[in-house]
Amino acid sequence: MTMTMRIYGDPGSGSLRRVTTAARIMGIELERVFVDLFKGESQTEDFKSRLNPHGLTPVLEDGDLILYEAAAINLYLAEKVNSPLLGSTEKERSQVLQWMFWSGEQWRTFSVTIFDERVGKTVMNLPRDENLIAFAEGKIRSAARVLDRHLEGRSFMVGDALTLADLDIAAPFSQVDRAKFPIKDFPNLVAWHENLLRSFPAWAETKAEVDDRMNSFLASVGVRL
Ligand SMILES: N[C@@H](CCC(=O)N[C@@H](CS)C(=O)NCC(=O)O)C(=O)O
Repeated sequence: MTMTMRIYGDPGSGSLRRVTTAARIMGIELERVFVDLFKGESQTEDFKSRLNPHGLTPVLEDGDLILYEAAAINLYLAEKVNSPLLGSTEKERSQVLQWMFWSGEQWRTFSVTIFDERVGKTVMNLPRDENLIAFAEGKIRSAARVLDRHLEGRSFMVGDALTLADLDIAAPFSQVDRAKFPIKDFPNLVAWHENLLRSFPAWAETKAEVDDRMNSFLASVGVRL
């Protein structure tokens, strides 16, 4: 008998959303384990020693395998079922990896900085670092310009079907209204994301999950962004 794989995370997390969306699209069942990030549950000694020493989610548990980093988890799941989310030719698979690595280093990292400054610090009642926000916004804008050009006349980042590259690059849209990332001025990027929401019910369902969780948490602590 095979055990259902477990995924640890908080429904307010855009990183968890990348995994839960991909799993739904691939028809892979995951048992959800709720880790309340607003209560710091990923920062406990137990979490760090058992699941991820960095204190971050999502984390996948598959038997004796513990895996963190949403991109690595998605590649692992997709390999298991040889999913077209990996790309459908060798060339496409390499391009999918190219955009996934790029996304981690040059795209999501700056959106996380802006999220931490605008949302995290507001919740914690700490002063924002406006210079850091301006720096990260500059990085996001120049990356978004390249994405916008790439997406001209295309519906997907690679080839003509959804891949893990789309999910990784779409991640900042999970918090765009709360953190006000400067990505709404790029028409091809916005149209590509609208198409993902329309065409993939899993992406829309997990958006609702993130929004519900974030909005009710922010309301519970009396924060209006
Ligand atoms: N690069 C990681 C990012 C993981 C990450 O930043 N997770 C956040 C939620 S989106 C988290 O667990 N934060 C908990 C904390 O900082 O205590 C991935 O893609 O999985």
